[in-house]
Amino acid sequence: MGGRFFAFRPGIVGIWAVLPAADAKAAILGAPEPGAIGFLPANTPVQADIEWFHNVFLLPVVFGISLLVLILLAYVVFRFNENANPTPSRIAHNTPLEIAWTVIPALILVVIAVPSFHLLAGQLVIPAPDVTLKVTASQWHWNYGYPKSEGGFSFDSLIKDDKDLKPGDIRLLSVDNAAYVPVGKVVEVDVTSQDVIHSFSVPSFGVKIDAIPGRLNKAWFKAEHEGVFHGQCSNICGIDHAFMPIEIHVVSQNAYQAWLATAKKQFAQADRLDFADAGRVKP
Ligand SMILES: [Cu+2]
Repeated sequence: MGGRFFAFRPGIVGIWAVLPAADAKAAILGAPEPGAIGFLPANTPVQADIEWFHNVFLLPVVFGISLLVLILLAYVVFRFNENANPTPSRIAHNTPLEIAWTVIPALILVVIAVPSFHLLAGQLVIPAPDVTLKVTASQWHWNYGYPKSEGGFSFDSLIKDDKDLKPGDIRLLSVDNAAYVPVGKVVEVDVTSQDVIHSFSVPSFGVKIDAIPGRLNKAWFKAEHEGVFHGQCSNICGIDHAFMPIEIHVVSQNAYQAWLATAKKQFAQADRLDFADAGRVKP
């Protein structure tokens, strides 16, 4: 699939070019900024395509239809008001017109469906993974599990209290234990829940998938740049729904191996999820 679903796409990832390479490792890229509008910078081909689909494809359709309706309304208001048109027409039906205003919107929807289905396939047809990350949602935190090939451990990731925030942390988005993944590798994300329905969502990666108890949903991403990327639970899951942020560090292969080595020791005792039990999480 090559990670490119559309033939034409402008340089959405241009923002990466302005970042100094040396700082990229520590840069927080996948997080909202005050006053900003639009998508977070895309860090995967899928998210770049989502942004293209929205900005280049859907927005012109939306503006075009809005403009057409505005012009028609204005025409009716000025051309057919009581002064300009004292004797109104009594025509109630016009078959060709009715066919046209049914068929044309239907055709617009069909045209939109083509890139839309491409995107869905891009998100859900998972390439052969280099790393598998198991994500288990709970009220109200995430648990990240790494398979035996990566050391076989899992750990909880909880929001940082305001009093624990350090310089560089982001209130409501920074966590105590972030998940690490290598840059440029296909990461399969196996998502489930052990209580209610949550949703694992990382905007910069184009990943948003429900975490459902008793079911294993799969998503994937291939991060193109290093950095710190944030997301949030995106399904109302209870009183602390807003306080279960996601923090993923995309690092070089070497840094990832180094992190695996320390994390394996640090979280050895916390290995409460058996990978073989995917989708059948123990209480
Ligand atoms: Cu949740």
